[in-house]
Amino acid sequence: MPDIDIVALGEPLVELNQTRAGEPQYQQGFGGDTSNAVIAAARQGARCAYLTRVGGDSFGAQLLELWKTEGVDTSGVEVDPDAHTGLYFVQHGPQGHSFSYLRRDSAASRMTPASLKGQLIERARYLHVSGISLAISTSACDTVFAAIERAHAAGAQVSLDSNLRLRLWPVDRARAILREALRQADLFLPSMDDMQHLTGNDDPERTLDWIRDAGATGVVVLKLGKDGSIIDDGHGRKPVAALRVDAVDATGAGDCFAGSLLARRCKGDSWEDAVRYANVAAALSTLGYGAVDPLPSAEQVQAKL
Ligand code: KDG
Repeated sequence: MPDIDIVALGEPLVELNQTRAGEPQYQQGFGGDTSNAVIAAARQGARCAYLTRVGGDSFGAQLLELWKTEGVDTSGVEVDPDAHTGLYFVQHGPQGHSFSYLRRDSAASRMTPASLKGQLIERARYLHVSGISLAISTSACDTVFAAIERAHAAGAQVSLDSNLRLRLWPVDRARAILREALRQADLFLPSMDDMQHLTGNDDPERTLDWIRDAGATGVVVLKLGKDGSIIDDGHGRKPVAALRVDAVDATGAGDCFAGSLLARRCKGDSWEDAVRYANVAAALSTLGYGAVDPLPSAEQVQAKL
């Protein structure tokens, strides 16, 4: 029996988030899509672990402290004394938020399949990975595919968030690798924005057709931002409405969606209930600045539901 609900694999980052558009004031927090997702899941009561590498610097130590505080198992985190922890800035403008990164050659980008020590993957119900985990380096990409193979061999389900970052890899490589990864995933969580870059079309139905033609056999939940999500379980498609809020910062909202959805599936929710819950959690996560601080607790989500 699995004794971990979700193990995520990817790159954590230290975040410097602009507190007022146009002004040089930044609040320090934490980010990294898969780390955000696993913290969101832990806040919903899931048993979580994280697989990554951090630098032997104070940012790495702060991240380890963060996961400990959030109840995320860090036994699979390696500390690399010769590399730095990645960092990113979030700036806000009329088009929403934009990111600037200092992450090349970071500790996480140096991960290899040999970094997957211990049995965390074998002990989990879900392995959660993302387009960013696949994009940060070729050795990280190999590590994700090795982790997927181990998860499937142990009977765990694989969840994949598209999280396309075109500053990390060219679109043709992103399309080819994500195609292969979505074929292997049991749950694929693309955003409409990401899919528009990959497929060139902006129609949700045609996008879901493209994903099925690409070989997806599992459940697909297409995220439409403020328009909610569509669940495609391979037999039919069902839209689920979003909660309308006055968002101040959408950084990490998709990660909150992924973590909350997985946490609720592990608690036995149907797909529709889990997606409705995740839509509310994601909306609540946009009410404050930063990827991690505003991630809601289970009580906050339940109150809103
Ligand atoms: O989804 C939010 C993430 O994008 C943010 O925390 C930074 O992980 C990050 C990235 O690589 O963009």
